[in-house]
Amino acid sequence: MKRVITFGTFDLLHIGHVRIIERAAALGHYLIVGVSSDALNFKKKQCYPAYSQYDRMSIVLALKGVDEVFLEESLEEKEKYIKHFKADILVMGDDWAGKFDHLSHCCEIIYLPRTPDISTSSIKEFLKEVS
Ligand code: C2G
Repeated sequence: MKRVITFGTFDLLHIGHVRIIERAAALGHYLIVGVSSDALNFKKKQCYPAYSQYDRMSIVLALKGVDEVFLEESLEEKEKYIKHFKADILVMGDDWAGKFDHLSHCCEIIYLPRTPDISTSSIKEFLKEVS
């Protein structure tokens, strides 16, 4: 039984998020998703996501193929999370290509192509323009 883990903010859930979850789920039998915390986002981007961490976790958990979600509280703790959840495969979009290769002693690392032309930032820009 292969266990897959992936991480993300998943704010303003869009088709790029759905596609990566679908493809991650198809690589194994059990999918665990680390949803980055509000505090982690603030540290990284100096702003909070539109949806709270608890709403983002509930939304991701409602997606077909997702078996378990948890709060990702630090970008530097991937090894700890991989070991804790006994993941065989780490999946990330290829905007992260190469960034997690140092974890290849813990599990297989797979970078999947990002879905083109959609991002949380582009949705925010669009909403600004139309409002
Ligand atoms: N993604 C994608 N296609 C898009 C947009 C996003 O495949 N058009 C993927 C990203 O590559 C990532 C996942 O969807 O693997 C979640 O994306 P974000 O919500 O933007 O998360 P991010 O801020 O990249 O993750 O440890 C990582 C952190 O949790 C932050």
